Amino acid sequence: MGIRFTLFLLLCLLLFFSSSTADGAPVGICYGRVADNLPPPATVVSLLQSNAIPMVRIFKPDPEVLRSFSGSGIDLMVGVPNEILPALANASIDFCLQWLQANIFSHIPPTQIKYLAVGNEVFSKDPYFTPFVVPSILNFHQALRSINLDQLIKISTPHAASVLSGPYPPSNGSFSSDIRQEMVPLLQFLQDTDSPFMVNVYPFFSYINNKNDIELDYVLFRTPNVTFDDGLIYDNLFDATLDSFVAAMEKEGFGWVRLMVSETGWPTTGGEAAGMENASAYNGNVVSRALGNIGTPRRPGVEVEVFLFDLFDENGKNGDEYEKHFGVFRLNGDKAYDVSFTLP
Ligand SMILES: *[C@@H]1O[C@H](CO)[C@@H](O)[C@H](O)[C@H]1NC(C)=O
Ligand SMILES: *[C@@H]1O[C@H](CO)[C@@H](O)[C@H](O)[C@H]1NC(C)=O
Ligand SMILES: *[C@@H]1O[C@H](CO)[C@@H](O)[C@H](O)[C@H]1NC(C)=O
Ligand SMILES: CC(=O)N[C@H]1CO[C@H](CO)[C@@H](O)[C@@H]1O
Repeated sequence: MGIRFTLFLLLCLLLFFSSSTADGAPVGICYGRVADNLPPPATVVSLLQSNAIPMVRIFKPDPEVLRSFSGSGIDLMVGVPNEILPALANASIDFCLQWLQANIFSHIPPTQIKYLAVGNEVFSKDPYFTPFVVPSILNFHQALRSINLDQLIKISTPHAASVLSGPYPPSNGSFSSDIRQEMVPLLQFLQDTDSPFMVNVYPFFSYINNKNDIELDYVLFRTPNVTFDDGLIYDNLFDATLDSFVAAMEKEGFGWVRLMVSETGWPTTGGEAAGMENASAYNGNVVSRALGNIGTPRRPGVEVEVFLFDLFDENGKNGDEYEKHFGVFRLNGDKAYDVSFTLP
């Protein structure tokens, strides 16, 4: 076979594989580490690679974890802890650049960092830090721009659903008045820099807190024919929740900022509605909808990247028992229940 023909075949194969895999939104997983029994980070990297999981979210820049991911081919969302935002908000661009270099880029190439998550659920759950979020984000953006990495690494901050005052019905979605003053400049930044609005969504909690009003089937994507009509038709709570955020952004004049699910999941034990079957149904549907670019009724066919929560159970988590049991994988690397990170 001539070399030209071989090259031609290779090119066809490449085109075939890139067009058959690049369509859907990538699905990643959160690597929470509030536990004293987790496998070493190098083992975790192999586990993610063997399951073809392309992205991982870590909640703080741990040097050993970053070094283990270096060269793995896995992209990262790296969290900047809430507690250090005051120091960063008031610092110089140079200081923020040094912080990035010392805490992240000295352990892993910047090309593997896809997102910086500056704080987590600050606006509604940790309000002391609210005034420091946008100034920290702007500082990091200037710092990344000074070394030409601002296009590569997108900056945002994940929100809890409690930033919405009226999440229901979805068309009534609006941001709480007490955080609007901070939310509007954040949305402006996200729009200007083509960065995602990050949301942590847990239909599980909505369900267990409103069992009389919400059907389990509606939460587990099992009601194609039982729908909720809000002008648009909803057949699951996940879409309804995402569209409440979209409606809230539209009300502020930022209707096309893209949405990302920075956390979602379902526990396997520890209380009502927790269980393998329910977790498998919920996460399985969330993943297949992301990979299939289904979008939501307000944004049909629009890509929504998703990070499932959580890689492993975290035995050091506080609160209700089920908080410890969101793990998709067991400590030995087996899946706790059936869920795939690639389309069949
Ligand atoms: C819409 O949201 C507001 C709060 O933002 C709430 O007072 C109102 O009851 C909601 N409307 C409906 C129809 O639920
Ligand atoms: C649900 O709707 C589809 C088409 O809209 C129909 O084919 C199917 O029989 C319905 N299923 C039930 C259980 O009503
Ligand atoms: C799913 O949730 C329902 C409602 O709480 C519960 O009755 C059922 O046992 C759960 N099943 C599993 C196996 O996940
Ligand atoms: C000492 C100082 O500069 N404090 C500022 C830190 O940042 C917050 C939020 O931007 C300001 O409100 C403080 O004045």
